Amino acid sequence: MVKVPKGTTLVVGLGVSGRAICRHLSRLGAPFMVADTRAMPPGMDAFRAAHPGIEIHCGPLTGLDLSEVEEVVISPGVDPATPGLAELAGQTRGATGEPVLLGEIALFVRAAHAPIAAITGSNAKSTVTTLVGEMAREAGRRVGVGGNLGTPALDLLADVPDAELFVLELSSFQLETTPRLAAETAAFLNLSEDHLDRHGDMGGYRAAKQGIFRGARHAVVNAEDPMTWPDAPVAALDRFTTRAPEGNDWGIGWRTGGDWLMHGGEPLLAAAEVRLPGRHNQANALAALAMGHRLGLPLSSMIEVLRRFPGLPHRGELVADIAGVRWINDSKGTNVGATLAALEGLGPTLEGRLILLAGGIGKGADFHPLATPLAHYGREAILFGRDAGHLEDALAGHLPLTRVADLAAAIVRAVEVAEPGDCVLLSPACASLDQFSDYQARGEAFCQAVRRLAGEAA
Ligand code: UMA
Ligand code: ADP
Repeated sequence: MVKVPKGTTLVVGLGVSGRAICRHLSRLGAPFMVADTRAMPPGMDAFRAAHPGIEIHCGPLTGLDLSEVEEVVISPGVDPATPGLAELAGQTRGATGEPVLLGEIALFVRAAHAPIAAITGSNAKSTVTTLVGEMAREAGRRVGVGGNLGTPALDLLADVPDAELFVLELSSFQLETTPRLAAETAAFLNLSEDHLDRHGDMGGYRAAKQGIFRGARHAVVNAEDPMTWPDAPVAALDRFTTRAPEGNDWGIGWRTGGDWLMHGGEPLLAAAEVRLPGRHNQANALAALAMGHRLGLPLSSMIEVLRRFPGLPHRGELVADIAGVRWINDSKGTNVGATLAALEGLGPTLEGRLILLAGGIGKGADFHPLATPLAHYGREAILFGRDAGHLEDALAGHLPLTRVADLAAAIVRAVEVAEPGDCVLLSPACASLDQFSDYQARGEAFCQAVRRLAGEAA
């Protein structure tokens, strides 16, 4: 048994978040040690060089004596129910009564001296976070943008020391270990099945995401998705919808010449001027506008960003058009809700049909909602990865299915079946970690293969 000395903080997880927590504690001069449940976590040498003398414990956390630990700060990927940590549930420390077990964002809230705009949801978090960050920049604000997306939140404190605003994308894992976020504005965009392997069921997943509203001064919610509405009252609330706005909602209304993004009765921008494609992205634009409005950003800056922002890589990204077949990389479609949005957004725009490449780790999700849009718009679904069998069970009888070993084989099959006017869509509805290091690596592999095909065709 290794005893964590009295007054020492334990950091759990030697990944992106864990290393940011260590840098933060070093800057504060707080004594800490590190644990990782893997026997040999990668990057140990670099870590030791950056933090000489810091003790690292590898292996089961039950090998640690935490009876005198100051606090335990866990990485988002670490389940608070992990043996060795579960015993800390409900334990508090000091006069503040803060839990002993916390996450990175709890430390961020303690140290941040600028308002926080926080975004959660099953999908569109990164897109809305980037939009709000760009809108603030366009308005001349000094802003730190990160969290689950890109730069870990704690690194923003050092990277943008004079920040006037922080815009954070927060996952259910991060919110679960944040006792009080106290955001100036907090958005809960949508809820569909994801991470059920960690949260147990939709109730547990939603409860974790509700943490976005703890101490919030303003909430932004999806009028069409009551699951996003706060359980406890929030002082001020704005709603967005892709329908005509009711009252002071942010919505889409018909005006001469087409659809407009609206705030109540006020038209803001023609929907066709939003550069991001599809109705789902118009919803994202409205959520960003509602947050920016609360933050006092000028409408002109926000509109400028919506007109020019082309979208993030791996989210509905057109890679190539080869002999009339469009190849689209939506590798960030890691859950059923995202893939559904892609199928319903793209399907009606095609002359031909969709060929869906999907599979990987299904995280316990129900794939049946994909069957109807695929029956409508699909030519074939090509399935690979660990949970291909679950997809096959849900989609059988709705369109032709082919099982292959991996993404490379799926691309070969897609070339065989695609006809001019079709779209080959990588939107896996699954995490990538059975066959790739992350969704970016999966998206890159797809892009490279498609660019090779385009080169051969040229
Ligand atoms: N580890 C353990 N025991 C465990 C699990 C993990 O020791 O049971 C260790 C691993 O061995 C590894 C480290 O913890 O050393 C990894 O920690 P992590 O899984 O928390 O990953 P990080 O590298 O710290 O990245 C995390 C987020 N990852 C997860 O939530 C799984 C990143 O989100 C985030 O960008 C980063 O912190 C900075 O905030 C990624 C993600 O997939 C993009 N998020 C999920 C999503 O978007 O759906 C929630
Ligand atoms: P997140 O950070 O929540 O994963 P992203 O902005 O990275 O969100 O997008 C993730 C996936 O969700 C992409 O596949 C994207 O095409 C899809 N998506 C974007 N907007 C929406 C929306 N409003 N509803 C459902 N899915 C969406």
